[in-house]
Amino acid sequence: MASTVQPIGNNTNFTVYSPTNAALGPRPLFTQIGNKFYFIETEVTKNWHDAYATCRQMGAHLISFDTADEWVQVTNYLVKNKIISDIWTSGSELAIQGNHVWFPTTDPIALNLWKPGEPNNRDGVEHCDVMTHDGSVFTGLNDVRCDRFFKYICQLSN
Ligand SMILES: [Ca+2]
Repeated sequence: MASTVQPIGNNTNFTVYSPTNAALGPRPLFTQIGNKFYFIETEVTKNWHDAYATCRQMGAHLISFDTADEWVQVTNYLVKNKIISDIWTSGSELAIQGNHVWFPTTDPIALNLWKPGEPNNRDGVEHCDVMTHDGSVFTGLNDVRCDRFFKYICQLSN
């Protein structure tokens, strides 16, 4: 899907307009970090499914990490902007338990981004993946209950 984006500079906020449905008006602000564009929800918390649906309504998806560089760039941006919180990613094992994948690609979470000891599927009910932190830096991915409420990041499809 082609989308018209008009960056006005690195790491600055800008507005993405829908090229296919002008009636929708300006989309939420997406921020360029590296070579991707993200909507970072810093106030409203949602459960994983609701966060996923919200990203879809923006024409985006919950964030996935394809490279270690992306993890570094995004987490550096978050720390620099004092956004240090558990944050939903698109990762889950909802399709096949024990097999954490990114949505919607179903690519396995192959990078070693897990916080040490995770994913642990504690009590057998942790199936959705957040970026987690120690209060000052992000420490990796953690599987948690999908019905918990967290902030989230949407990523525009390439
Ligand atoms: Ca866990």
